Amino acid sequence: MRSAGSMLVCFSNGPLPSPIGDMKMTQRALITGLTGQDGSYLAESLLAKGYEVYGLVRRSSNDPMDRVRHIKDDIHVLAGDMSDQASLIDAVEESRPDEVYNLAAQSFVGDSWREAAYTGDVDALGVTRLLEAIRRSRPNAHFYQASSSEMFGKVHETPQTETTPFHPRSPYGVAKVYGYYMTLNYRESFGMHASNGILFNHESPRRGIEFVTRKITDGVARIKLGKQDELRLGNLDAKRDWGFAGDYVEAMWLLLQQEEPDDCVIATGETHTVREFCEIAFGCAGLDYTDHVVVDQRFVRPAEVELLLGDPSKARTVLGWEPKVTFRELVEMMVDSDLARLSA
Ligand code: NAP
Ligand code: G4F
Repeated sequence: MRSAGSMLVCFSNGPLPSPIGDMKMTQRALITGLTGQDGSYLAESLLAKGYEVYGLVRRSSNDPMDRVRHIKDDIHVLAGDMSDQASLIDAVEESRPDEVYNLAAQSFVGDSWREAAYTGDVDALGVTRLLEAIRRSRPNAHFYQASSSEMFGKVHETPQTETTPFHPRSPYGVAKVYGYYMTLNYRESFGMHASNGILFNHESPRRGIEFVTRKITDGVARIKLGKQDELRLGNLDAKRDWGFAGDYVEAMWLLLQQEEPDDCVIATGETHTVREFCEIAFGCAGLDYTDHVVVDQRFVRPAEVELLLGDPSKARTVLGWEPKVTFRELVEMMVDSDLARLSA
């Protein structure tokens, strides 16, 4: 495990160490993508660990703070955008982080064909911009890159591990491969503590509504409450290794506590089809999915990632990480949350 951050950081802004015998300094973390699913869970977790948390938030005409409203007053919000170098330099200079978690991304695979260049700018070049900003003013900060199982794409082996070759199937996957290698490159070129978490799909009641799990649980709740009758989906045979986002942000933190930077797969080691997700989710509400789900070609992708199944052995042995929430518990949690939200 790594020791605490620099003295300068502690005495310029953090609380005084107390009691005297316990000289643990306040750690400062910068999270890009604070307002997203993972950003919100990670911020909660870091605050609970005593971190001073800074979050990068991009300009919006709407209030983007929905997922972090309950902790908003405990976080330093910094304006910035992954497509803008100066704003990232300012964010790093202002936050003087010990740890940087790069979670910001155009994260929806389905839109990445429609917005391929934009996805590359934010998800690929954005990583370089942030690494550059860190290299210039906080070169000793530990850096986490939100790499993705989408990089495995048309999988070369199953289960997928840290050594499985990449074969991305979408502009999103291609951009994430670039971000992965830039992270590795800054580690090898400049000795930076830059690590890739290769995370398989992780979900929660805070998941964006466009992703299939949340689309299903929201649909189940609407159908149960008589607000709609059918749910239109794409490929029901795709298989994913789905875990709970709250568990996965702990793995991000553990990765940055390691003495040496590294790359690590974070997954449950189980895979399920979209159809199975539907079956359980509709079942939770006493419904039969075959009465309501309609396959609609509009939601079928130009190139599909058919099967993702991660091997979390390294996470278990090196990080001491295990997922806590099971697949069934995850589905139930999401259905219950959508039912409660829509019944209110
Ligand atoms: P998410 O809910 O879509 O959150 C993405 C975050 O990025 C949001 O805060 C969003 O801000 C921000 N963002 C988007 N474009 C930006 C820009 N140009 N500049 C600054 N911020 C920007 O995604 P997530 O599920 O939390 O995922 C977090 C990260 O992990 C992403 O990089 C994703 O690609 C990666 N990942 C996710 C999974 C998964 O299963 N969830 C698996 C592997 C990897 P707004 O709120 O303003 O939109
Ligand atoms: O929920 P999805 O949109 O997630 P996808 O494409 O696996 O990507 C997510 O996980 C990645 C990690 O592997 C992340 F990097 C990425 O940021 C994101 O969080 O789709 C899951 C599967 C796909 O095979 C898709 O074709 O569900 C299938 N699907 C079937 N019908 C659908 C639908 N997906 C969506 N979004 N909407 C549908 O109607």
